[in-house]
Amino acid sequence: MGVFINFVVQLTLCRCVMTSPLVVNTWPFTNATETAWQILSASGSALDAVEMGCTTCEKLQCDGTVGFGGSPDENGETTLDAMIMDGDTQNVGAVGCLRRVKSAASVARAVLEHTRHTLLVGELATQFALQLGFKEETLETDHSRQLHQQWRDNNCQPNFWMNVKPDPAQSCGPYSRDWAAAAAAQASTPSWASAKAHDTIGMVAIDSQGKMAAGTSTNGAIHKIPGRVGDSPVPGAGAYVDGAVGGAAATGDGDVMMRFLPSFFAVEAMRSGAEPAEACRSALARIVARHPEFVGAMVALTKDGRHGAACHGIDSFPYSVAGGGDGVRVINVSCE
Ligand code: SD4
Repeated sequence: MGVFINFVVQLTLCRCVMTSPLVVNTWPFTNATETAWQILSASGSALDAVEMGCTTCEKLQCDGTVGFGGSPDENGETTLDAMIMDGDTQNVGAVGCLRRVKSAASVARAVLEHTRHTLLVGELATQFALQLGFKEETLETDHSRQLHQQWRDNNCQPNFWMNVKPDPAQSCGPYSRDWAAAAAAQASTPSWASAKAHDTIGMVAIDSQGKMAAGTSTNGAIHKIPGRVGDSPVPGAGAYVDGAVGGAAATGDGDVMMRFLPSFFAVEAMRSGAEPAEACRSALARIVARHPEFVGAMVALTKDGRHGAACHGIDSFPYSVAGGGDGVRVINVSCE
């Protein structure tokens, strides 16, 4: 009997160790995973882990597509989108098109902690951040200035305009509306897929108390039209988490993704019993049915620590995991 009880206790303990804490994030941004893991393994909260994991990527300018100095818009300015979602309360804090403040994930956390709002945008999000003591500094670097100059020198190609004159496939703006082009259903100019414009960090974590959080941070799409906000700060699009089920995060063509709320979709699929990879595949399939050329990927994590990913329009998608005593690992998923 004693042996049996001991066995049950062991099994219970083993289940705890296997399921919590754990963190997954998009792409092989292992420094971010490591930061989050350090927090989680010291009994820190999932919210702190996600905030600081994303902050690490902002500081390291992961792949040039997170943080300052990347993806200049048509005016050469880098602006940031970020979100943080609490899986326990399902409260969200987010910023879109944040200007001149580097730590977008922490400003998103401040929206979560210090306001009853969900999403603040643009110059006024900057004023909010400054009021709370965040530092104002340029997000431009030599690299972002060079990217912008090259784009200008290349007649502003690629860009995100359509049905305007002069022909956006050949000329820079300013543009005006061209109804004739719209009537002729002219192909729009190449945008996301042809531009080097991907690699947002999206992260989902479970802490030692079994609480979950999710978050994102990105500088969006390169050469975007000023004012553009992508999917990353939109709950259900860039990320979503329900601590009773699990969480998901997305990366890719945000202009398309945010119309389909793929992270919400994946969490709901897991609620209905789908495994994480299958949930991601179903969410992406819904997008691909309308947009066969879609490029993007997703990662998902259940509340008991099962994780998986799916992708479309690229060959494979690496995501990072830490938990269960294995250190940080990168798992590569083939896209279907
Ligand atoms: C956006 N979804 O702003 C982001 C970009 C991205 O991988 O994820 N790239 O559209």
